[in-house]
Amino acid sequence: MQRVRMLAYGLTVLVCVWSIGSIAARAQVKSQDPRVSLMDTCDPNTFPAGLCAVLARPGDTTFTEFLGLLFSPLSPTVIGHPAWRFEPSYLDVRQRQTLRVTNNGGEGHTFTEVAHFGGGTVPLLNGVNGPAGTTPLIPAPECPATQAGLAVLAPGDTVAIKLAAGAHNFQCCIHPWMRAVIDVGE
Ligand SMILES: [Cu+2]
Repeated sequence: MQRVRMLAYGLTVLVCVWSIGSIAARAQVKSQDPRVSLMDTCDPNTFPAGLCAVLARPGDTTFTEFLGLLFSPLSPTVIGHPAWRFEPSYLDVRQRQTLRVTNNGGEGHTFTEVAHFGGGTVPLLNGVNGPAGTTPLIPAPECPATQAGLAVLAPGDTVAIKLAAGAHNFQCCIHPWMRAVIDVGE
């Protein structure tokens, strides 16, 4: 009887150790998945109401600073604030891997695959009505014609993406200077 109890106890311990081990193994696989972060540093106090969520650590780029970097006198088209970015902007992954894309910014963004990088859905952010002489970006056809059609990733959202082999271009259809190339090898 004593032996049976010892055996049961031993088995319980073994099962516990095994399940902890398998949880750790699964967590490890997840942490090895390639990730892209959609980032911005919008200041919720100065951005138009509803555009910039208040994060645990809110950004400090004011709306005036954001607009100030939309154009440069040295460029005929939109430049865009560099804090609005995909991080990293180039990633080499294997085909069997799952890409995890998370919006870590305060604003909504899209992670839209395009054949060619171009403008997005918001005319102002494409350079329409920019300084005299501005040539607006031509919208990428993959970006919807209206903002209602945008596949927005809200702050904190994550999507998992599987990609075929080859180079894939992604851009934000709101802030078209947010770009990344995901290079998928066999
Ligand atoms: Cu964006």
